[in-house]
Amino acid sequence: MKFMEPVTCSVDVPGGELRGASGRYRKAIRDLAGLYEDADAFERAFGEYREKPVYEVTAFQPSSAAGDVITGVTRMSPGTIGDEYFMTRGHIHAIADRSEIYYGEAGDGVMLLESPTGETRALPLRPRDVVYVPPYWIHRTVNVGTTELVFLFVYPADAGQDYGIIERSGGMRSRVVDDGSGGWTLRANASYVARTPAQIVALGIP
Ligand code: PAN
Ligand code: ZN
Repeated sequence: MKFMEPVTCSVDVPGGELRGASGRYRKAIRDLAGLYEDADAFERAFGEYREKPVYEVTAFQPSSAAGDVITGVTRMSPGTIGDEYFMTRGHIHAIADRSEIYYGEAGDGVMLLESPTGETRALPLRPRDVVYVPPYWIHRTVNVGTTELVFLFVYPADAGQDYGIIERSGGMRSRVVDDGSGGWTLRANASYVARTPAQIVALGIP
């Protein structure tokens, strides 16, 4: 057997990226249609700066083997659409029992989590916070601060992402919004449709 080569990558916190990453992608306003509640505010933002980067991911993926891990860094700009803070698309892992670790590097973030049966948790993601995303939890990060949010993540290389789970339920059950004084609060998502028992079983939940 030829063993894989050990590798050091390094987190560039001010640059918000993983140096030595094997891949990178960027999501701009134009890629995030349908995520935000305020359609008029989204249209205005889209008209003004459709190419404006909202978040960028750099990751080191040695392989996609079960047992291997993907390590990466996400950098997210501060901002809002209407009163809703900038956020990632969010997903459940395609192999839904795969868990993940997030580690805060810079900025003021919230990790919004939702179980298949609709329980919601919102956990702080600040520098040196380690957030454990358990198996089966849908997760998304939100920049509730006024500076860039930067965090590291590590997850099993065979996990994959299923973004459709959020689309199929009309979004996550809760939205992270400005509380009117620069902080954040959760607001119920009026478009949310609870998952059916069949949809929950299809996730492979024992
Ligand atoms: C992270 C996220 C990354 C971007 O690597 O994929 O922060 O968020 P979206 O994938 O929701 O756009 C992760 O959770 N990987 O599993
Ligand atoms: Zn994930």
